[in-house]
Amino acid sequence: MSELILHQYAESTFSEKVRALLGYKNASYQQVETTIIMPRPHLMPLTGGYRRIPVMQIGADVYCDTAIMCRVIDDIYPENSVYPEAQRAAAEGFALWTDTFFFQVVVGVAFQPSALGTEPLFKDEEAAAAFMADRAQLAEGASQIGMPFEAAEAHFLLHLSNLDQQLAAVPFLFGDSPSIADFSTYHLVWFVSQREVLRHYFEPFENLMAWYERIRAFGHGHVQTISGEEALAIAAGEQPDEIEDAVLLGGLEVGQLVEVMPIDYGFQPVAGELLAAGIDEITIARNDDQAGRVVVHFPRMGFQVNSA
Ligand SMILES: N[C@@H](CCC(=O)N[C@@H](CS)C(=O)NCC(=O)O)C(=O)O
Repeated sequence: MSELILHQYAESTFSEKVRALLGYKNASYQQVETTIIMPRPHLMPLTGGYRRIPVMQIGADVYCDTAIMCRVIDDIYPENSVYPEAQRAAAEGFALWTDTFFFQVVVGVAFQPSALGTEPLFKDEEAAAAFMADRAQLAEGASQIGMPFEAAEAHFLLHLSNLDQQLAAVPFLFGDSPSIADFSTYHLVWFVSQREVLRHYFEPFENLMAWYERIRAFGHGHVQTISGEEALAIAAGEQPDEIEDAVLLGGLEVGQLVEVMPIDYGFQPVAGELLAAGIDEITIARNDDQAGRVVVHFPRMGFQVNSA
């Protein structure tokens, strides 16, 4: 099997979720350092327009959204699965709530005015303006990505307090070993604690901090950095995996031209030929001048499929 390639940037919180899981699995992989804002000329030929970060690539197969990336990583490294059988719905539901609702809370807290002034990016007026314009494009048409600060702070402290109480009783959120809920929670704690001026939020929560250090200690696995050009050449040189016994739900047909995009933000549709639309995954094929034939995978949860 081809090596796993993670397209990410150091400051990206959802990338940290995947990096930490790869660390827990003691995985070897390659990474491409993308830019913090668009354009991403070596990534768009792979995704066909999906612009959120991270993106995972295995040969000519491309995975959008960390929900599907984590499932694929867990399948490749099934030992110590992070999807505990007896708690699967609860752990996945917790992870989804954390990556959506609690993410909005965290954005509201992390980008509060007092923290922005201390960010190197926001000290450079031109870079700050470019960042804001880029994120406005990401948010176009979306109801909200970040919660207003006052509401966000109250929600943030409440959840930290609940987590801290729970983690007084168990080493990880769903018991003795980490589940997907831990990785979703971890990356958002990481995101806020990257900002020194915001670290005071965590001081009262010793159990939470001890848990955070347990996950941080997993590291990021064994990483080799490659360029965007190299990743593109890898896709062009390989064939995507065949899909056997395609499942199609919701009146869709194999071969139909469709557009797939998130339901929350980042409404940049990816057009392609539908290969499968099962209970937990949507898969389309695209042909690209630079990448060749690529198959793009999305999770069902959080995405919409429309006829092109
Ligand atoms: N639900 C998505 C969320 C991804 C996301 O929002 N990523 C942020 C970076 S951490 C992003 O794409 N921001 C805009 C950008 O980097 O261009 C996932 O789990 O992958």
